[in-house]
Parts: sequence; structure tokens; C-alpha cells
Amino acid sequence: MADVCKNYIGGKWVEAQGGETFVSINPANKDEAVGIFQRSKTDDVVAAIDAAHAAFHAWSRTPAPGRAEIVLRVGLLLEEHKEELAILETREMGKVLDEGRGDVQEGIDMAKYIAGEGRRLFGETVPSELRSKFAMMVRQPLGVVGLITPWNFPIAIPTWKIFPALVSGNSIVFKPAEDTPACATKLVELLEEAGLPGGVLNLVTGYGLEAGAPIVEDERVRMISFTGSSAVGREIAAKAGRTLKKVMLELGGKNAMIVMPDASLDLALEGALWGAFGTTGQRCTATSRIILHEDIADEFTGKLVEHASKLRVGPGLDPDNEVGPLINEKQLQTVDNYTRVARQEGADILLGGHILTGEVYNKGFFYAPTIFGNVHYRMRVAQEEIFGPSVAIMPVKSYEESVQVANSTQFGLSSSIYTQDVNTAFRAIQDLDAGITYVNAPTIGAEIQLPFGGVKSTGNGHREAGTNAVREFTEPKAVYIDYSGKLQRAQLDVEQHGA
Ligand code: UN1
Repeated sequence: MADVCKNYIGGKWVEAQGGETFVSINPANKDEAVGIFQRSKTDDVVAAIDAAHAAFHAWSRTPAPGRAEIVLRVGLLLEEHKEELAILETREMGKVLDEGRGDVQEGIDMAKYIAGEGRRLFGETVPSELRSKFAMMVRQPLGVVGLITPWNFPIAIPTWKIFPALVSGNSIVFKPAEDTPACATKLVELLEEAGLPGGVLNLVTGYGLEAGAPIVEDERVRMISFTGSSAVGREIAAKAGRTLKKVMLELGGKNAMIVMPDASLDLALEGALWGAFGTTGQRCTATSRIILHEDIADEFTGKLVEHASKLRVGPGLDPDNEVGPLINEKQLQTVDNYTRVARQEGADILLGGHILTGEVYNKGFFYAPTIFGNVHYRMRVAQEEIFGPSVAIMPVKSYEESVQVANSTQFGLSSSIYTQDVNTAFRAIQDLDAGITYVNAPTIGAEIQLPFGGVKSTGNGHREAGTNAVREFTEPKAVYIDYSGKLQRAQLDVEQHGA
């Protein structure tokens, strides 16, 4: 029997008021329950917001270096528990163990990086137009922030939001995806162990409409940071608009890799395999379109099919496996449905295109690595995010056409070009409509010290990580200090020089 885990509200582990629970299962083995979690509803969310609201004053007055010490300590605890957490990730989310380790590492990196911000949180000082007057901008916390996170990076993405929010002095209501509450609970336990005062971070587990929506609707929550689908992002933005809160959205992607004829094809091949099938394609940065110059299209496609057919798919805890299961039954059906769509639209199914069956596979949600050939940019499989191990091959005649095709979707998260020509590389950096561009590397693998996010329907103009992180979780305050001892009127009492 799996453990029953609770919400964390006001520094106490508590049950949902309605008494209902739900089960988190292992996507590689549906019979294995990873844990039983609280099915939170509006009452629970309100209690969490009450607690965050009550804790905000004291926390926001704690000096930022002190707040950052706690984040650093969590980072060290994550390091200490890295293997155990990676195994939990693989059991709950499905990604292969090595990638589970990478996910935890990304959280450790974020802790170490953001802890340093406790001694920076840079403002600005600027000259005043008047004598004996000082002008500056300081950063202040927003208040209570609502963090709603996805299942695909169940440790890393919560840390991208929680750590900068804490160092910036905000208090938090945290609603993790219903598919990965065990990872979220473990992270919150470590925050508690690191000494985070009660009420500063509150965890409510449950479903989006029941436990997420009430956070978005509450006026006391001053910001929502959400990573997930564009459809849900639009709903959140519309709802949040009524309370005029800040909304930071990280949404879908349809990331393209361009391979030019002068590229190192072996390098591009390795990149394509990792970008398209790593994490079973369940990254918002996944390479889901490969745009091939016609001169190398056939050769590259042949090699890609050959190598992808050898990928070992299976439970992520077996170190021989390279591709794990999909997250759940619904996602398995969605991915399979896109294969039907590809077929109907006239694409070739060059590899895979089916649910895997057999003794091991029947227990989980396994899909064969899938390659669609001859995909036209207007096809749905070239336009819509699939979030699975399915990649579209799109031949083009020129660099110009490759950019047109790459930019032809509503999304703009990540992009990549393989070329040995420095001029082509720099042109692509300028031409690709995306928040991230890689040269000679696939579309996945962002590091936390640069901004993460995208253009067009991938977001709404915000960025996570990097120097943006604390900027997003603070409000700038302009401060004027007049030490002249008299009334000085800006714009009116300014000394005239020159003329
Ligand atoms: C995501 O897919 O939601 O850049 C995040 C990457 C990872 C983060 C992915 N560092 O692929």
C-alpha cells in the first residue's frame, strides 16, 4: 500500500478538507502506486492563500541574503538526495534514470545560481535632474504568488519558480501537476528541512480545475507563473485578467532543427536522436520537426530511421533503456491519434507509429519512436505540439525556405541549425523566431543561467531563469530622496544650461 501524502499549509501537513484523495501511478507499470495524494478544492486553496498571506510580511522583511541561505541549503539537500530523487522521478514521471538525475541537477544548478541573487537583487541608481536629490530603483516582492507546474520536469521546473520567488521575498501557493505530486512533495519536504518558515510556501495537490483555478481567481494572489499547454495558458490569462494579476506563461513548442548540406551529418544525427526522442519527446523544447536541405535529405533520413529503430524503449529504471514511457493513457492515445492524422494527411510513416505491446510494454504507456516523412508545413503534424516520440521530416530547397518553414507555426520556443558556415549560423540566429536558438546542438538542453521562454504562442513576453528570474518575481519601486531642504519641482525648477 502506497503512502498517503498531505498538503503543506501554514507549516503543517494536512489533509484536504473534503477528505478525497487520488493516486499517482508509475507510467512504466500502471499497477504500481507511487503515492496517494490530497484532492484539494477551493477550501484548501483558500487556506493555503490565507497562510501565504499571513507569512508574507515577516518573510519579505527577512534580509534577502538570509532568504537566499535557505535556498542554498535546499540546493545542498537536493545534491545529497539526488539519486533517491532521480529514482522517484523515474518511478513517477517515467523518464530514464540518467535524465532523472539531470532533472534534479537542474534544480541544484538553479539553487546555487539564485542563492547568489540574495546578495545582488540589483536595483538602479540614476542621476536626478535636480540638485541635492537622489534617485534610485529598488526591487520589492510581489506578495503571494501562485506557481502551477507541469509533470515533465517535476523537480527542475518547480525550482525555476520557487527559488527565485523565495529569494525575491514572495510567499507561495504551489500546485504541482496531478501526475507528479510525489516529486513535488519531496521537494517541499526538503524546503521544510532547510528551515523555510511555515506559511512561506504552501503545497496543494490536485487537479487543475479544482485546485489550480481557485489560485488564479483569488485577488490576493498577485502573480501566476504557469508552465503547460497553450490551451490552459490562454484560460489562465483570461481568468487572471479580471484580477489584474501578473501572469507568466511558458507554453507549447514545435521546435525545428535545420540541417544544412555543409553540416557534420553525424553530429546532426546524434543531435536529432537526442532532441526528438530524449525524454520520450515530452519536453516543450523537444525537436519535433527536422528541416532537411534537399541535398542531404535522403541520406540523413535513411540514417535517422536506421538509428532510431535501434533505440531501446522500456522502463526507465533499467539502465539499458534510452526511451521511457509516456506519462499516461491519455497522452498515449493523443500521440497515437497524431499518427492517424499524419497518415490521413498523406505523410509517410517511416518508423514506428504504434503503441508498443508485449509483456513489459502492456504494463505501461509505451509508444514506438515514430518518424513522419514528407511532411508539408501546413499539415497538422507540422503545426501542433504532439508531446511524444514523434518527429516530422520536412525537406526544403534552400536556407530561405528552411527559415520560412521553421517560422511557420504559432509557437516560438526553441530552434536549432546545423551548419559549419559561420555566416549561415549568424543569419539563422537573427532569422529564427524563437526564444532560444542553438547552433550545432539540438533544441533541448537549456542551462539555467540564460533566460528560458519563447515568442508567439509559446508565452506572453516573460522569461524564466537567468538574470530575468528575480526581475520577474519583483516589482520595481522608484525612490526619490530630496535632501535640499526645500520644495524642488521636477520639470519646472530644472536649471537651464546651454542655449
Ligand atoms: C521543458 O521542456 O519544459 O532545455 C523544459 C531543456 C531543459 C528544460 C526543458 N533544460 O530541454
